Amino acid sequence: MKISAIRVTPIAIRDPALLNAAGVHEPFGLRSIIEVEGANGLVGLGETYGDAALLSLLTRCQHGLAGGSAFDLHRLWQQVQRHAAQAMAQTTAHGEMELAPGSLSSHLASSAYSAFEVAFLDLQARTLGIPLVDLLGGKVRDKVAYSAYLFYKWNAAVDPEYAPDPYGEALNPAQIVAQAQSMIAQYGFESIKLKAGVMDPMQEADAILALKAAFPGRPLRIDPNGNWSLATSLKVADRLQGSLEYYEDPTPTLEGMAQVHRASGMPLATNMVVTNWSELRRAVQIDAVQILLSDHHYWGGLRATQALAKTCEAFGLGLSMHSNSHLGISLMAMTHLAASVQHLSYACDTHYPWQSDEVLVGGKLPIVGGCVHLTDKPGLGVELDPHKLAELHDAFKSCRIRTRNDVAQMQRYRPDWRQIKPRF
Ligand code: GKR
Ligand code: MG
Repeated sequence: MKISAIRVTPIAIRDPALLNAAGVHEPFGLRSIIEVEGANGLVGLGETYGDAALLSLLTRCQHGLAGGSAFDLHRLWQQVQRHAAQAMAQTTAHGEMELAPGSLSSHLASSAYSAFEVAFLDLQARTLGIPLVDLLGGKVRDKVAYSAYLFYKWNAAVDPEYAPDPYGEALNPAQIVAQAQSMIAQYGFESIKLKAGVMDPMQEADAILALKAAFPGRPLRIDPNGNWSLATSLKVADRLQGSLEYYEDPTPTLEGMAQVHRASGMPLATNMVVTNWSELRRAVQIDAVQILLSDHHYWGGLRATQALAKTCEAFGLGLSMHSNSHLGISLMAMTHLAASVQHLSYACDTHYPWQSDEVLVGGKLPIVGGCVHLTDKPGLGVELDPHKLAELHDAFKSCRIRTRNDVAQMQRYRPDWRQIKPRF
C-alpha cells in the first residue's frame, strides 16, 4: 500500500494541576497526531509526545516517508535513523523531563519510529479490513484493564490558565480517597495507583493505608518517581508491607532499587531505571526490578513491546504498562497491544481520565468496569475528527509551551523550587 501523504500535527490538550516529583503539570500537555494516508484513501493514525525535539524529528521524517509502502517498516526505521542524529544534535540532555521518558533525547529515534509504526500498522489493518490486534498475532483478551491513577493536585483556581476539572484539590489522604471514589464511580477501575513523591512520604504511605481501608482487597501501588532516599524508601516499605501489589520507582538508580528489593523483599516496578534494552540487561543481572512498566511510545513500537514482553517472561519479570498524559489514539494503541500480550500481568496505567480534550469522532472513549473494550472495527477502531484536530492545533499555536517542564511551572508559584532527586 503506497503512502500518498503523511501529516504530523502538534496539539495542546488541557491538563489539570497534577503534582509530581518534578513540580506540577503545566495547563497544557503536548501531543503529536500522525496521519499516514494510503493511495487507497484510508488513513492510519498514531499519537505521541509533542515536545519540540521529537516534533522536529517527526516533521523531518514526514516527507521522506511519502511514496514508500505502509508495509515497509524497515524503510521506516532507515528514514528515522537518517534524521535522528541531526535532531539529537539539536537537543541537550541537560534539564530534560525524566518523567516523560519518551521525549528524552536518548529515546528520540525509537519514539519517532513508534509513532509512525502505530500509524503504519493502523493503515495496514484498515487496508486488510481487520482490527490492528490481528496484525499482532490476534487477541488473547477482549478487554484491557486499566488502573485508577490518583494524583495529589491543586484546585484549578490556583491559576486561570488551568481549566476547571471535576476532581478539585487533593492534598491529604482523605482527599485522595475522595478522588479515588469519584474516579472509580465513573470508570469502575479495579486497581489503584497513587502518584507520590510530593508530600511528606509518611503522609503518602498513610494515603495508601486509607485507600486500603476504603477499598478492601483492591490492588494498590505507589509511585514517587525515584524521589525517596534509600532510608525513606525502606521506612515507607516497612509501613506498607502487605499493602502493595507493587512498589514503583521508590528510589533512583538500578543499584538503589536492587537494595530496596533486597532489604524489603517487596516486588519493585519501574518505568524510570529501565527504559531501554541495556538497562534491562543490567537490571536482570542485579535483580533490580521484578516488574517492568512497558510503553510502546518509546520502547520502539507495538512489535518491539511484544518482544519486550517475551523477554520479561523469559527472565521471570512481570509486565505492566506506563503512561503519560495522552488521548484516545494512544489509548487504543495501548489497548490493542495489551490485548495481544499473554504475559501482561497487571492493570495498565492511564492518564486518560485526567484529559478533557479528545481528537476523535464521538469524543472521549468509554472505560467501563475499569476496562477498554476492543471492537471488530478495522485498525485501531477510531476516527479522527478534523475539526477537533484543528481546534487543538490552534491551542498548540497559541499556548506558550513547547517542551514539557514541570519544574518551571512549579517555579511560577514557588520561585525557590529546585529539581532535587531524591527530595525526601
Ligand atoms: O504525569 O506526572 C506525571 C507522571 O509522573 C508521569 O510523568 C510519569 O512518567 O506516569 C509516569 C510514571 O508512572 O512515572
Ligand atoms: Mg512510574
